[in-house]
This record gives sequence, structure tokens and C-alpha cells, in this order.
Amino acid sequence: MYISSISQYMNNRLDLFEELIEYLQSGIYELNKLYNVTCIGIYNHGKSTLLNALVNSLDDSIFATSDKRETTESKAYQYGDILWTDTPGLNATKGDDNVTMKEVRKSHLNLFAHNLSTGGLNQQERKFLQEIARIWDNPKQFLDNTIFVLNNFGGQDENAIKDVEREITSQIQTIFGAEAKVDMLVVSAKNYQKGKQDNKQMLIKQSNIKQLYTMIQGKKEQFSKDDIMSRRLMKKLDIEIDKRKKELEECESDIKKIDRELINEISKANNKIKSYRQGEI
Ligand SMILES: Nc1nc2c(ncn2[C@@H]2O[C@H](COP(=O)(O)OP(=O)(O)O)[C@@H](O)[C@H]2O)c(=O)[nH]1
Ligand SMILES: [Mg+2]
Repeated sequence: MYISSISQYMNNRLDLFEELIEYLQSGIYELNKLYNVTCIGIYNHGKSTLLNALVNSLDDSIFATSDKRETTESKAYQYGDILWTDTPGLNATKGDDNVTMKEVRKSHLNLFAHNLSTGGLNQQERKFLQEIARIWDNPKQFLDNTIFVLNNFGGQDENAIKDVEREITSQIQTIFGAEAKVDMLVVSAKNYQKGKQDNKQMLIKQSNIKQLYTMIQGKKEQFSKDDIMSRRLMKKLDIEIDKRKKELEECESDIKKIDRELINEISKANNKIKSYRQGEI
């Protein structure tokens, strides 16, 4: 009984270390993984078209676009050294929101696509941001890693654009705090695609897609500098190691218990032998 307990203890110990090694390996995988840019937003606000423009898919062939609800699952596509991910529209269904939330958790940078001609953020968009502000460990970090992309479908005039920008900034600050810094850019993905197809430099320039691309690259470089992922990983590792330590301490206390039981057994056996010698048995 004693020997088998010891071997069980050793096996437990080995299992724990194996788990820890697996965990470290998954961490290394995470560090090596591509920079992930995820596009989120309400259905039909131009998410897929925006991603097509960013990956130079001028005929919308990479990310499905349509007036129908087209994207019901996420789709990821590598272009350059970035993994671009399209998500289902917010609040099309509850399941879609969960898919999107999972993608946002994995992503390094979010593009929050919003159709400018609808005015400020609607209730569904605010609800999604409120949920993030409620459940995120560090909601400010979400904002640092998010660009609000206002899709200018209808060529709104400058004053109307300024009004919407102000309204959205104030809506975001209501949710994330008055000090919250909001990265925002007005773009026209369709104009970019048209400009590229017809070689119209003015359309390309005014579409702001290149500025958005530069902003994304800037965020990416900042990310490598800060090495957020490795800091996140170190924090996770600390927690994991603490957990393992606790489990090992429990094993140790089990071993001590077995020790005490063994000593007890030995002294019982000793007493029996003594009694035997004294002719009591
Ligand atoms: N005029 C115009 N239409 C756009 C623009 N971006 C998207 N659309 C159209 O809006 C509709 C929805 O776009 P889509 O990218 O599928 O939106 P998603 O549901 O958010 O992915 C499609 O018919 C697009 O052609 C744009 O910049 N300008
Ligand atoms: Mg779509």
C-alpha cells in the first residue's frame, strides 16, 4: 500500500509537469502566431468590403459581401504578415455575438466598422461595447487595440461627418470613461476598389484606405515593441505555476499522511511482536 502510494505520487507529479510543458508549448505557439486584425460591427455596415479593400481583393472575392446576411461564421485570411478575420454582424443573433466576442479576445487589433450614414452608434453597437467594458480585465486596452472605422457609403459632407465623429467619440467616452482615447478614421472601401480598378489616384487617395493601412502597421509595430502578448503570457504562466505549486503542496500533505499511517502500522506491528514474545498471543 505504501509503495503504490509513493508511485502514484510520483506519477501525479510527472503529470503536473507534463501539463506545464504543454502549457509552455502553447504559449510559444501564441508568441509565434501572426498579428491578428479582426473586423467587427453591425451586419451590413461594410465589414467584409473593408477587409477586401485592405487585402487588395478588388472584386470582393476573398470576404463574401452581400445585402443578405452573408457572414455567419468568422473567416480568416492571411495577407502580408497579418491574419485578417471577418466576423458575423453584431446582434444578428445571440450566437453570432458570442462568435464575435471570441474573435475579439484572440485578436491583436480590432476594426470596428460603422456605416457613417446611420449617424452615431446604435443600441446594438453600444450594448456590445458596454459588455466589453463590463467583462474585460482592462477595458482601456480594448480601446487601445481598436480603430473605429467610419464607412462613408454615401459621400457625406464634411460637417455631417464631424458631427457623427463627435457623437461617436462622446458615446464611447460615456461607456469607457471621459479620458478614453478613441482612434477613428473615415474611409470609403468601395471608392478605393473603384480607384484601383480604374487607376484613379484621386479616388484612392480620398478613400483613406492607405491611411488606415498605415495606422494598422503603426499599431502592429507598437505591439511588437510593447510585447503585450509575452507580458500577458508571463502573467498567465505565473498563475499556472502557482496552481501547480498548490497541487504539489496537496500531494506533499498526502505523503505526510501516508508517512504517519505507516509509522502507526509499524508501531502496531511492533506491539504485536512484543505481545507475542511475552506469550500473550
Ligand atoms: N457605396 C458603398 N457601399 C458599400 C461600401 N462598403 C460596403 N458597401 C455595400 O454595403 C453592403 C454591405 O456590405 P458588406 O461589406 O457585406 O457588410 P457587412 O455585412 O458588414 O460585412 C454591400 O452591398 C456593399 O456593397 C462603401 O464603402 N460604399
Ligand atoms: Mg460581411
